Amino acid sequence: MTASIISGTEIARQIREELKQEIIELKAKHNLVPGLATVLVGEDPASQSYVGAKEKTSIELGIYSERIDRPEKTTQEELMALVDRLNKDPKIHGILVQLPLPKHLDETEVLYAINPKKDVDGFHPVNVGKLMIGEPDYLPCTPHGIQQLLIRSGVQIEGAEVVVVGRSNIVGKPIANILLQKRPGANATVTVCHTGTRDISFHTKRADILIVAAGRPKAVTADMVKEGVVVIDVGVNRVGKTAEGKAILVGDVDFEGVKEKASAITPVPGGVGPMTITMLMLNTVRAAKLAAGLA
Ligand code: L34
Repeated sequence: MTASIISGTEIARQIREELKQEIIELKAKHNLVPGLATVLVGEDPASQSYVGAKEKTSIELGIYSERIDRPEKTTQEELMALVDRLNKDPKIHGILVQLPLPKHLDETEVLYAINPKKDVDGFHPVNVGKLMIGEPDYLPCTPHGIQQLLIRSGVQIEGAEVVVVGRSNIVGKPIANILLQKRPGANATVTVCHTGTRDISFHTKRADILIVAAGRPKAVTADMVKEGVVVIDVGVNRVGKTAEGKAILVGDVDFEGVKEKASAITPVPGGVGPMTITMLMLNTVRAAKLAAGLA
């Protein structure tokens, strides 16, 4: 079998089209303009690229966007004061602090300080807890994007054997949580593998849907999957540069090998990445509606 390609670029485009219409209506009917603040501390090139895409997309959709860049040497106090100001700003419905922060900063303290109602990343413990009990206000962007990729490509999730490789707070744990909820587009049997798993292949070979967020190229190879599996590759690894100086990106899955056995697979780039950005826009619209009592 040669896999069909699940295009995140295309599905993200569809969702952005839907959001654009919704934003026009919110403005026309309620004079409501969703507002997003994106905060980047330091100069990590990958983070700059992602935050740049977030800002650009919000402007394209008609979201009010405030981009805040702070130098590497920013102190914890300065960052906390910034979050406090954004918490109080009525034009701002969503606050995104791009991770990872420089090492001298306390990430947890910053994430805890964001008003949960403006936490469009879904990283605040209140929102993590709400997801866990099946009452989410915001689903975290990458896992929500993964769920939408599966739903919109017609993949049967209910009853499926889903195997997740990776247990991070931003991908592995929340995607496992989302897909095990008792609701449409979920209700799967979920297994989570990680660095402490004795035999990863034993689990990955059983997967109908395999979600890989291991953070390492070729973490999953063809011998580790069964014929017909649907593969979602969350990895974005920079493995070098082209002659023109552009970063070469690969996922966590050995795409060339695995695509010969899978029924469907996401590419890198153009898979989960564009969905992460789009779901942030969706959460920002939702935050504006929640603040206005419209959701
Ligand atoms: N607070 N920090 C916070 N929220 C997030 O949701 C993120 N994440 C992760 C890192 N830190 C975060 C992102 O935004 C990962 N991530 C992210 C976002 C976008 C893309 C990849 C990761 C993306 O657009 N990837 C493109 C390639 C972009 C490129 O050329 O560099 C793709 O097609 O995969």
